[in-house]
Amino acid sequence: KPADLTKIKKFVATQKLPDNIQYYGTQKGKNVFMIHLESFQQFLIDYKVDNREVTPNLNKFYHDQHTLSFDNFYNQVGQGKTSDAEMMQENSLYGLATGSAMVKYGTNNTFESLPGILDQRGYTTAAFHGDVASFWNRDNTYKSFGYNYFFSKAYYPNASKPNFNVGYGLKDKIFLQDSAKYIEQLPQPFYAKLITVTNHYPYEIDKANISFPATTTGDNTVDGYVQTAHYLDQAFGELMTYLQKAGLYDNSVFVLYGDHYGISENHQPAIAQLLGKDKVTNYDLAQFQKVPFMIHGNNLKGGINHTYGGEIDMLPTLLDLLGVPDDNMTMFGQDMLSPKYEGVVPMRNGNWITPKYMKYNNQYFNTTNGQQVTLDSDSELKKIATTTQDYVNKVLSYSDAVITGDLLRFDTGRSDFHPVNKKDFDYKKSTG
Ligand code: GP9
Ligand code: MN
Repeated sequence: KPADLTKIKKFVATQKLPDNIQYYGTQKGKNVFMIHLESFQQFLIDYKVDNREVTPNLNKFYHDQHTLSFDNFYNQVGQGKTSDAEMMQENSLYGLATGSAMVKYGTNNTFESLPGILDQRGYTTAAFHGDVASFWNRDNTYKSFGYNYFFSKAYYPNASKPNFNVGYGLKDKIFLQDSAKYIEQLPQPFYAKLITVTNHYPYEIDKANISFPATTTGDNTVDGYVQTAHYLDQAFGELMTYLQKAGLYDNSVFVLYGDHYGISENHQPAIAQLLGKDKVTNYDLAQFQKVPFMIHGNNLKGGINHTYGGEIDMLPTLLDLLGVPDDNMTMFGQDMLSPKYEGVVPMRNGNWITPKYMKYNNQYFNTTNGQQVTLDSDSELKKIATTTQDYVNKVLSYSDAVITGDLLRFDTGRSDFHPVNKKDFDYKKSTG
């Protein structure tokens, strides 16, 4: 078994990329805010309904000169949905082919996760979420990831008030307000992850909080999506205003990401209407898997970056910005800012997207113009399809091997890796 890790680490070493000296370490020592935008798709950015922006605050943030915004960034989740996104974001390990890795392996496995890494470097680490602690096995998994604190629903007195919850938990505005009060008290530097939830299927919210027109596709599960997204945007805007007043804006780096689609492929007629098309192709559906990835720091050179990447790449990208050496880590993603980064994005089902070609729902397309191509019609595709597929199958199966074999427990003898002691953490809310 330790030999399995050796083999995998050898492969991982071959895909380590040189740092980008323009960015490396520029965010070192800052507080880190990780803001999980539930079910938030990239198409919402700058999207308008009745000539009104759905998400004015996020749009402003997206276009800020100090925000690095990626517009070809894909979600790569499988059945584990939110928990798969978290697995990738914290570890640069994929979710599993079936089920949720956090549920199956979160309790017992050894991980080298962002909270544990930052804890080692003097950070206070805390996760915030307005749902019950046990959802997706977070209460156990976060200990394995090394979170010092996990503020779940029990920590929010407002959660017991009538009309303060919707769907999976505390409404985002209240959740973020109450979380900010806790965050202000954390010793700095801190790493704070905020997992929003109001913008979640079935996209319903009480009348008093609706301040945006629904779309009119006639598909009931789709038309409220922009309304809850608008609510999330307002909640985000309020949080930013609050943090600016609290003096926590300039000494922090903000990372925002969408975890997965909000509108599933079962709603193709409605998707076509939202995109202003007669009919959607598999190419359009692939575009629809894009989610936001934004990084903001007051000294960061921002702009819209067209690099192709996905959630697996978030951690290596962030670690380089924070100036954290990661050469010995077992990560399957790559630093999207590296000058050598190429951008092969594996989907959990074995499909893939590259800047030139993509394989989606088992059809091939030219990524730049959406033309459908086949192995016979396109000799360049034919050349790269096999090697790309081999690479995709390899990273997925190696990542699976790391998780199902709990291989990181063998990664001992490294002076730069100190596995967390899960017993150091207790997230139970004590009274008094
Ligand atoms: C619930 C939440 C939702 O706690 O994070 O998870 P999802 O259904 O999106 O996977
Ligand atoms: Mn989710």
